[in-house]
Amino acid sequence: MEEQTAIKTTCPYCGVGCGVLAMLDEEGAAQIAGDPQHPANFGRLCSKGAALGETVDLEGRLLHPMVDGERASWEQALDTVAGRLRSIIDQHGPEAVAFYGSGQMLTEDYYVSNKLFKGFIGTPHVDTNSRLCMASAVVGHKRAFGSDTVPGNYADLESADLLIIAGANLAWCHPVLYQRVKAAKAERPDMRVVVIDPRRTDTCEIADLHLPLAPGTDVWLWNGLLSYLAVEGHTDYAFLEAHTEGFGAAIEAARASAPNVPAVAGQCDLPEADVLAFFRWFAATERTVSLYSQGVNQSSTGSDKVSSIINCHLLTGRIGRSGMGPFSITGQPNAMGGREVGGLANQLAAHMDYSAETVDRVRRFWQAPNLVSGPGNKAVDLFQAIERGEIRAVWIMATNPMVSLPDADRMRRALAGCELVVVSEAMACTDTTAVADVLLPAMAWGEKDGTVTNSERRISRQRPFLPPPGEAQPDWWALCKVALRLGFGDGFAYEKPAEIFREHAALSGFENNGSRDFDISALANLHDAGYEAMAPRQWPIRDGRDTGRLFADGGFFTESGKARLIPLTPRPPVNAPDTDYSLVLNTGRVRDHWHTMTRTGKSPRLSAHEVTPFLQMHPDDAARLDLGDGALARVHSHWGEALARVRLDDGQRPGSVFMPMHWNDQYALRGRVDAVVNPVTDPDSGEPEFKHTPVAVSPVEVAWQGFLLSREPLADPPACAWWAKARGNGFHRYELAGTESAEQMPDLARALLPGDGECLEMADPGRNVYRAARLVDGRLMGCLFMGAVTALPGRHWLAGLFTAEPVSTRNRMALLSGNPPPGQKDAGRNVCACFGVGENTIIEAIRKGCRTPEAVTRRCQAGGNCGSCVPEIRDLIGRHARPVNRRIA
Ligand SMILES: Nc1nc2c(c(=O)[nH]1)N[C@H]1C(S)=C(S)[C@@H](COP(=O)(O)OP(=O)(O)OC[C@H]3O[C@@H](n4cnc5c(=O)[nH]c(N)nc54)[C@H](O)[C@@H]3O)O[C@H]1N2
Ligand SMILES: Nc1nc2c(c(=O)[nH]1)N[C@H]1C(S)=C(S)[C@@H](COP(=O)(O)OP(=O)(O)OC[C@H]3O[C@@H](n4cnc5c(=O)[nH]c(N)nc54)[C@H](O)[C@@H]3O)O[C@H]1N2
Ligand code: SF4
Ligand SMILES: [Mo]
Repeated sequence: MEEQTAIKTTCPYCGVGCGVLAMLDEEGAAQIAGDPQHPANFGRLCSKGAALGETVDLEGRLLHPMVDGERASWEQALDTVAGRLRSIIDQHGPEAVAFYGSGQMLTEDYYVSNKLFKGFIGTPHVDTNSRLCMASAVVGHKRAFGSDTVPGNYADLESADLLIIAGANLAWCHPVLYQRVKAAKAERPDMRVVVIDPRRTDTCEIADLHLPLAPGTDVWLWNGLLSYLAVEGHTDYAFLEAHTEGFGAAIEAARASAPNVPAVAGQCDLPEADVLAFFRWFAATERTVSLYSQGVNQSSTGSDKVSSIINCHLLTGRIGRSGMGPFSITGQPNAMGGREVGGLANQLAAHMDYSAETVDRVRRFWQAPNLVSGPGNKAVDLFQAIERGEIRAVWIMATNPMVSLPDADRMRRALAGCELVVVSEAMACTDTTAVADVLLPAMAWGEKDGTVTNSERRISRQRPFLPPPGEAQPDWWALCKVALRLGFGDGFAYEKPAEIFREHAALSGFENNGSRDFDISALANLHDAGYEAMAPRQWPIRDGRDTGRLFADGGFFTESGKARLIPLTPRPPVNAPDTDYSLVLNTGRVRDHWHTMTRTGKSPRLSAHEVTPFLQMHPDDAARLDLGDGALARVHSHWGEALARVRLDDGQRPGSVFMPMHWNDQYALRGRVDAVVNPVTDPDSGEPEFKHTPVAVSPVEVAWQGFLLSREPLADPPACAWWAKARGNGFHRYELAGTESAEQMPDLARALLPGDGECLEMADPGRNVYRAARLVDGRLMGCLFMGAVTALPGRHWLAGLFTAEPVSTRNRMALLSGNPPPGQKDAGRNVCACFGVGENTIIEAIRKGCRTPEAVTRRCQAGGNCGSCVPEIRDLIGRHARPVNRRIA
């Protein structure tokens, strides 16, 4: 792409924060490429970033405000929001009002929302989906450093000699960073990687050691490491004396709970030799980085897990220098920015908590008439307060909590009973917009303008390259217009994001004098053109001082200036499995979907990798429950239930099952895993225990499974016992299951394949098989296959018939078999999203002698762009490569 004409912006997905070059081609289609100059990605993009162009069309967008289900003008909608807020505040006080935001808001939107609700409306109940994500890391940082500081840089991951990846599936969730690590390891094969995760994930591809610990036992492991380091003489006393406090108590607590390798191995259910190898490697490797994500944070002991990791780095003085340190990786594109403005309920603003002094300072800076004086409800508490009727109005922005909160059915009932629900959204139909009273259309990525901060504290610009559609407005704009109507116009007279950014930068430096880590005061006087042109920059950004590496020479933000080691007593997860709910449900992400799928669900490329909600199980557990691969299963807990197809995987720990978080009411029947997840939270951080819910799994009795591929989407969800839908190229795919008998199948087929034209049919009632297809003028309009799971054909050859039209006579004859006629190939399940290469194509390359992913790439392109599918290609090589028969000369 021509760099001169492209707009430089930032990817709206994960916390890696890759730079993107975006432009519109002559047909008006978005062209996307990695920005070679951006220091996060140097030109790379993962499958999600590369497919951004497929997600920016207007289908499904919320294009105008809605009030009580009716289309409204902005005037009406803003008047309604302000009027109803005012009357609730007058009757019940400001604390009856709440704001629930998101790490996908821009810093400018976030800043304005925090200021409006905490400073002017006067409610402390301002929290964000970062509570579900980063809150435990924040607690761990503050306990240790006195500030919420991520001290490291991405380059440290590349220069480390030992990289520990704890509770993170980097290969899928931070793919570009994973590729950077992988390249570094290829260059320096001595670099070691340890993965700590109960599941064997694709990230294990680069692991020298995988520790599949029992879920929730991380603190035992790291406490064990701390006591090992102390006993074996790896304590850096000079650093400890000069820069830390509390190490005696921390070591004592570690030794009491995890005294030796056998004890740790027993608690964590790991081989002793592996635990010892991990401890020895850590002990012996100065340049060690410990990177962690949701397997650590999303736990009832998440804060302690974080502290247990940081303790080991402090004991060995491995922090503040290149190639070492604890590294909390953020999930969302602006999780970091949200923390900077103070978007969490227990923070005030600009990395300031609630003390008399900071409250006074922020009041003066904002000239805030109603500044709150203490923390408010954290996300789960906030929705429970809505349920109790204490909170009567909530404004939700850029998050879909009816899918993403634990105990989600109960949260939905709570929200349905709430007096005023305002939702600022980019999409019209989500599980959350379904319960809103007022919908405000937001500008989305490609349209909106502002800044985000990535995992290494780098502030980058998101710049618009598309015109705003319909009546969509920036989120900050809607907040300011409501502020104006509430009588707070003076504090919210912003006309552009640059003005907000300058104020935010000024607050970060206001009476700071080096007392707070977050300081970007050098940008407080940035003129508009400077803001427009701002290159990606890491904070702190202070005037006149080179801040260099954080914590390079101690300089922690506690009162004493010393970092604190925390004594930790490990606790098991709150809810233990019992005879009724004997399996542990773990939840998380898949490679090509983003959260609740509102954007990635639009992309055929991204929807092809994982098509339905699935329940990953160890084959032994599945056999015990009489569940085969592909069977439809019900997962249920004390809190609720979900449906998913079983996937057998021996990388899954026996006793644990895994289900992705993405599916929701728009994409599947009862696919919301959070309906099942317990609402347990960490007592210190309030972060939910998303990775540990005791569940039972049982087969769902259905007479058939099947699928429908249809050129047009169905007007209503299929009337079947179960369905999931996905976007294809030129068609809509529905995976189905039902209870209909062979006699009832033709009726169902008529409902699922409506319209005129020619109908092909095939029935084998004895085997409960029924197949039908409908064609109009030789074009395939849809096809339906029903039968036993094992009797269903692959979908890929059939899918291709929607783009190759009209259907040829040979293909037509083969249609109801579901398999290509002789001589044609079925590419199989999509593995490489970038080049659309199917599993069968890759297997064929392997059978023809490709024995490395590189060789596969050379033959069929798969894996040659973002590299996210390389672990899967390697797995296919392992399964399909036959030893080459050498003829003995
Ligand atoms: N493709 C994709 N990428 C994303 C996102 C997405 O939706 N899709 N979302 C982004 C966001 S917001 C976030 S927060 C990040 C999350 O990124 P990650 O944290 O890497 O992703 P998860 O899949 O939630 O969970 C990570 C791993 O924790 C493991 N785990 C479960 N229990 C335990 C435990 O007790 N101990 C340990 N050590 N590990 C455990 C799980 O098996 C899982 O493999 O991803 C970001 N990137
Ligand atoms: N079971 C389980 N649940 C989880 C997790 C887990 O691992 N397991 N992870 C948790 C974590 S870490 C996270 S971060 C959350 C994420 O969960 P959510 O935040 O609920 O998920 P998203 O789908 O990202 O929601 C973002 C919404 O904002 C909309 N949107 C996009 N752009 C804009 C914009 O510019 N303005 C506005 N106003 N709206 C916009 C999107 O259409 C979408 O509906 O899920 C949490 N829930
Ligand atoms: S790794 Fe992928 S999803 Fe994350 S910022 Fe980069 S391109 Fe976007
Ligand atoms: Mo997240």
